[in-house]
Amino acid sequence: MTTLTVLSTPPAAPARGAPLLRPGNSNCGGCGMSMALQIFSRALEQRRVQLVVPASCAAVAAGPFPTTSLGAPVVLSTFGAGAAVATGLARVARLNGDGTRVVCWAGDGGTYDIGMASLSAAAERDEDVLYVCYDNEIYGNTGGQRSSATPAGASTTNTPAGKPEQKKDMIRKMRRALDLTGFRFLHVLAPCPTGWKSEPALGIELVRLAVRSGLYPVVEIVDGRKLVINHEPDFSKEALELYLSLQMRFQRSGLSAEGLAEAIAQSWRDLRARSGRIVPADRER
Ligand SMILES: Cc1ncc(C[n+]2csc(CCOP(=O)(O)OP(=O)(O)O)c2C)c(N)n1
Ligand code: SF4
Ligand SMILES: [Mg+2]
Repeated sequence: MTTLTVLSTPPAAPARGAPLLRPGNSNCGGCGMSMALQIFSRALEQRRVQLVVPASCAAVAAGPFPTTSLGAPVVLSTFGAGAAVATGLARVARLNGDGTRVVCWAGDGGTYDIGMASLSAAAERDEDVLYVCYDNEIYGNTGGQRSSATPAGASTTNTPAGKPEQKKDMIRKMRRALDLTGFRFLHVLAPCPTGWKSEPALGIELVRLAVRSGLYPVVEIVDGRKLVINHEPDFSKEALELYLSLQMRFQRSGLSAEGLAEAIAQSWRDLRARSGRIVPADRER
């Protein structure tokens, strides 16, 4: 059993200076999660931050005590308890009144699957936590098994012929999210060259293709009610074909752009209905 020692008066997180992800970390080259940490570092500027990282590649990146690759105080939590641990730290930060922002930095497995209960409970209590899910669509740290965030048709180590089920449906603005209070959830598509069997240098391009094709909607939900579509994709079939062909994980199942088109169109019909926007049907394919 893992025990967590909670200090009654934990030291305030120091003012920031170091990058959030230091050189020499253990992440693979081209890791999307590394890029997300670098971008997050810029959004943070000098804000004090404490990280909670459940079991994942990010937890391994933190490194063995007393060294760490993460440039902020970190609590590594059990796989399922990220949001609950972040809740405790956020409440102590509020009692101390030192302005420290608490960020739970979790993988899709630690979010969509095992961490869902503590995530849901923290959101329901409106805890003052920024929860970031870097979604590489697999259990990267343990060899690349499917998670419920893995898209249908992707080969993983335990769905070699391609996952039969669709990606679970969950829904930018990092600086804005940091300065809001209450529970905030940020979903980041994080290419994993090792698991996606893609070129390490193509991570950003893959994300652009996923957004352009409509596969990855960029939306914002405010106060759980108002849905804003931040970016209107061109639903490019070429972008979708390129997105699929640049990753070996979709080769074996034979997933095609044509085969995905109706699922994408349906998810956009649903989004538009929730956003209250009427968009001509010829925008959808
Ligand atoms: C209860 C429990 N089950 C299984 C594990 C083994 N485990 C460690 S990390 C991990 C996968 C995490 O996947 P994800 O959250 O997507 O992060 P990624 O590894 O992809 O960065 C698993 C299964 C664990 N640490 N605890
Ligand atoms: S396995 Fe994937 S997510 Fe994990 S460090 Fe490597 S590239 Fe990043
Ligand atoms: Mg993952």
